Amino acid sequence: MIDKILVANRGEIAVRIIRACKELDIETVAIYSTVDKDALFTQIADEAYCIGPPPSSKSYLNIPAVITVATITDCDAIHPGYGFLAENAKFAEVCEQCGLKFIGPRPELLRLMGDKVASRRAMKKAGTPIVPGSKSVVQHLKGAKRIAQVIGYPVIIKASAGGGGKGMKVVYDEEELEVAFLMARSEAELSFSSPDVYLEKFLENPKHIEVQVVADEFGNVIHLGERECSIQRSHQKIVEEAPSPVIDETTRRKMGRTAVQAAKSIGYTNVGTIEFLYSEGDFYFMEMNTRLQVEHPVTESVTGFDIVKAQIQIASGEKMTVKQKDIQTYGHSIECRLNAESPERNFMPSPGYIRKLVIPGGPGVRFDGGIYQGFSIPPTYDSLIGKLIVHDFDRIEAIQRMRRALDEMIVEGVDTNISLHKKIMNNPVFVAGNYDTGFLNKEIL
Ligand code: MV4
Repeated sequence: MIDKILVANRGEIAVRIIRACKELDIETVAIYSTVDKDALFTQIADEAYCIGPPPSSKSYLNIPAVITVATITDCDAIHPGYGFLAENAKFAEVCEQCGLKFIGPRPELLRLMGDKVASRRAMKKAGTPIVPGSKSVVQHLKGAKRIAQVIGYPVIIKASAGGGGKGMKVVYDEEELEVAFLMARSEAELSFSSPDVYLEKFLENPKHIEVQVVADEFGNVIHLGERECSIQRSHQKIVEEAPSPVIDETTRRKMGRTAVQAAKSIGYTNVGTIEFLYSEGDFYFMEMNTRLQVEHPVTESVTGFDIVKAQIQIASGEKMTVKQKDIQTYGHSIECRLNAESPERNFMPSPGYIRKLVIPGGPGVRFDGGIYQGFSIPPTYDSLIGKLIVHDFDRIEAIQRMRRALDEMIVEGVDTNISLHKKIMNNPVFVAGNYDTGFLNKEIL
């Protein structure tokens, strides 16, 4: 039984988790850094404790401080949200050792999925299609050359400890390989403290489509369909939708079944996301995210399934009674991520005092945010201030509903990317639905 949860996060996702806890009659403990003292999440939690100064390394990433608060306040579990400690295997282990349930998969699974070479191998073994490429870490230029020759150029070099796009190098011919290989290794070492890299065939402008999975601790695994996440800027998703406007029912079934089979085969528990690259009708495993994701609300909207409540119930040891056949999707959902940043100034962060805030409402509109009028957005963390999510009968109506909601939204005092979202919602390629990861650069920026 879980009666009290420490929420080891901040901002909109801390608010989202606290809301789920309240609906489950679970007490909540918030932790915050000095600049988050007046943030929404600290106010709606039952208890809130300052754990350190603004730099995350001294507050939200400070494992001893987090564990200490959870222990002293008599919490049963810790919800890590996304980012910060959410995919930190060491942290999950420490939680276990301290008698605190980590709300997420077991540490070994966090470790496996954090190692991209190992996760590719595990997925291949599970029968999941992977992008043609190296089977293990590529240590030497000679090995890289050989693999590139076999799979054919262009190839992409990725850091095994990486993910999310950092330190990748695309190579178009053998002449470029040596410099790219050495740079990829040194960047990997600098960013991730490991020089290990691997190679994949480079797919030109693929789509990013991911499948949400839910797994209890008794071996029951279901999927909640896919999300289309191809609208990204510098590897940050901007707009997500469910279902994907491009894949047909056959591909959707196949992707869902593949994701469930993969999760079963590795003994996955709690909620997770399998990310696929989709190109020319085929999909390939890219990485698995072992956490709740920012864009989970579009899936909740079309399925009516509360992903955060499920995380907590699964962590409490409850059996999942919902079966795959009980999952249906209804209508269409779109999410726009609202960032405090200036699209006119190369997306420079725009922290500061929110003088005026009007949050849209009405039929089919959901706002997941961490802000209120009179709050000051600190400059310390990422610029996500909230998410506007709409749901309607079909995609065209959902787009029109999002346009309406964006028109209603007022944020004064800081710059936001609302103008960018309005451009996207009115772009003919977006409206047609057949866009890929090159969309934002090609069509909008
Ligand atoms: C790729 C790729 C093309 N081919 N891998 C970017 C994030 C990281 N997780 C993997 N990424 C990519 N991997 C192969 N073999 C293109 C990307 C990529 C991308 C992927 C998803 C969404 C946006 C992207 C933007 C640029 C590159």
